[in-house]
Amino acid sequence: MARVPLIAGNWKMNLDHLEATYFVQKLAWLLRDAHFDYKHCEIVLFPAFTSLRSVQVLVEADNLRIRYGAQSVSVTSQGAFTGDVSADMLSQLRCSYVIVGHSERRKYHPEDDANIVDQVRAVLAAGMQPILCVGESFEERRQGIELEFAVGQVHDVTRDLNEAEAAALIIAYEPVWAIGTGMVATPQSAQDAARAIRAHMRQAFNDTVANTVRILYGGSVSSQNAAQLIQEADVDGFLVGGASLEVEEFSKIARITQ
Ligand code: G2H
Repeated sequence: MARVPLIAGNWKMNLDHLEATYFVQKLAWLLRDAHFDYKHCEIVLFPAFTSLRSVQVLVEADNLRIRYGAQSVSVTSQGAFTGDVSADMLSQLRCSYVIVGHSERRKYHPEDDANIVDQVRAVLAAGMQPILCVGESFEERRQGIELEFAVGQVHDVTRDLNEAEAAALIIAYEPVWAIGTGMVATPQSAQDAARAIRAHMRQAFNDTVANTVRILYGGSVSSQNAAQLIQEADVDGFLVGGASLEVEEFSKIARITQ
């Protein structure tokens, strides 16, 4: 069965709860006016924690088909962890997805592979799906080891998962040098990485897992480059940062899947 493309907006630390609800309403109008077919493309927004409840209320009140999730999660379920938010708290807000291992979290917070594995497990245990981010820095690309590096990150996080857990993953290939720089990967290079990651999932698990897992590309995606990138066989959608903050631009990116 063909994989349903997924277009995700990672708002990072942008848009307060009023801006978030305005955005969601306007996106729903734009997509409705464009006769957007949600059966053939999933739309997911990742607001800041402070906006999740407002987004939930709006989505449920208006019966919208837009999904949402969190940008990070605690590895513990409760207790004296100031500033943390648990997977169960997110699941109670009916989050569908949680971004795990984004390079900005790996860089600015003490999130290593062990912590990322625990986040993946916490998200799965709470009935949500992790979007696992991997991708090389400019230095690894300069050395020509970008595929080994990204696949190695996937291996390190997934090696102890069972098949059902692995099949629930979404993987976002986000080369660090492309994040917020305007330097998007070429379609061929995004495809090479996505294909290598899928081949790894096939070898480490099986055909079903490899064919089920959606692999997104992230890093300076915009309405100018999305149409070409989505043509690639193993690119199943996008994790969009900067271009997801402007609702018309984000809706244009979503509509290239139709
Ligand atoms: C990569 C991406 C979103 P941007 O972080 O995850 O951000 O599209 O701004 O490069």
